[in-house]
Amino acid sequence: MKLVDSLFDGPLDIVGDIHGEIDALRQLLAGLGYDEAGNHPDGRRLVFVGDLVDRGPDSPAVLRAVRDLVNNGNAQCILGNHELNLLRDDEKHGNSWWTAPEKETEHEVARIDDVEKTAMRDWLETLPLVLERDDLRVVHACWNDAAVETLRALNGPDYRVADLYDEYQRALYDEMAELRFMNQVRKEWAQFMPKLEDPDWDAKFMPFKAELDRRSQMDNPISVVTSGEEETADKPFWAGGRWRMVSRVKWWERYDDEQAVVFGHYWRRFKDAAIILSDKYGPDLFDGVEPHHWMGQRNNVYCVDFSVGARASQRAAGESEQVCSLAAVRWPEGEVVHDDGRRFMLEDT
Ligand SMILES: [Mn+2]
Repeated sequence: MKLVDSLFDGPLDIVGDIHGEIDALRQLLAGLGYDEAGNHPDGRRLVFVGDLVDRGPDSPAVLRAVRDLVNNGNAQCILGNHELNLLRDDEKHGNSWWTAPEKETEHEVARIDDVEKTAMRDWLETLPLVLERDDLRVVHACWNDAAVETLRALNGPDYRVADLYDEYQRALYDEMAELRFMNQVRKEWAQFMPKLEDPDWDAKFMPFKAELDRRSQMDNPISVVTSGEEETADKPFWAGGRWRMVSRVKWWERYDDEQAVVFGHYWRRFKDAAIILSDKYGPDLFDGVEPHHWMGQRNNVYCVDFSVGARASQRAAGESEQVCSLAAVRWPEGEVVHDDGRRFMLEDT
């Protein structure tokens, strides 16, 4: 399998994180001019940035739709961190439809039976982590030269991406154990662990946990490209229901390569969505950046994830869904099309 693969030639519509919102997907594809089979009158083709699943009402339907589009040659798709969680059977908030189907869920969600799950797992395992061509790069979360170089060197028929991920994890823990580093981490855990999920805790910085978290992320090239660069935080901060010691890096600010990059993952929001999302998902990394502006040193980096994954919670809370959307960016035109029909031309920052 190829972890880093070639991106289609020709004009593309690159679709952001879908998170099980099948209706938004159908609406967006129709708005972009695709028929049911994913054919476009102008010969355009689709690219999905990953995170097809979890949180929304029908992850299996989204997987089937995207798989069919990929199999008939009208789309390419890369893995996001949510697909990796499925492949590793790693139970996380919003993915029990796959990892623990016996459990009650927050909202009504569609399940998948074991036969289809096996087939879907095999299909997901065929997907790359990075797509690239001369003028454009697509990753789920982060373009990092060293990580992509490592993954490119691993291209071959022998890897299951989930196994590769676990090998990186194991290698780090072995090294840390040998250095007696894990003893220090355990001491911190023994002292502070129950507090980590207590928002009222007068949080203490945990240097050993911070270093373990940072290296778990940064030593693993699969983590880097699917969930981004992280660095040791100045002090503990509360996000996503727990205290964190490492923070996300705005890698796009330093990006200075000629090739444009389109990515997803980071739950960007229109202004009026800020309150709804900020408690749940941590600081807005795009604070101060207009939602339809290019970013980076050369104005050629763009995040196309407009937080449609929050719709399920918003629906349940009776809040407006219009502040979150599913979007696609058209290349080379630089136009962003939202599922509700809004269209914006990208401008330079
Ligand atoms: Mn993601």
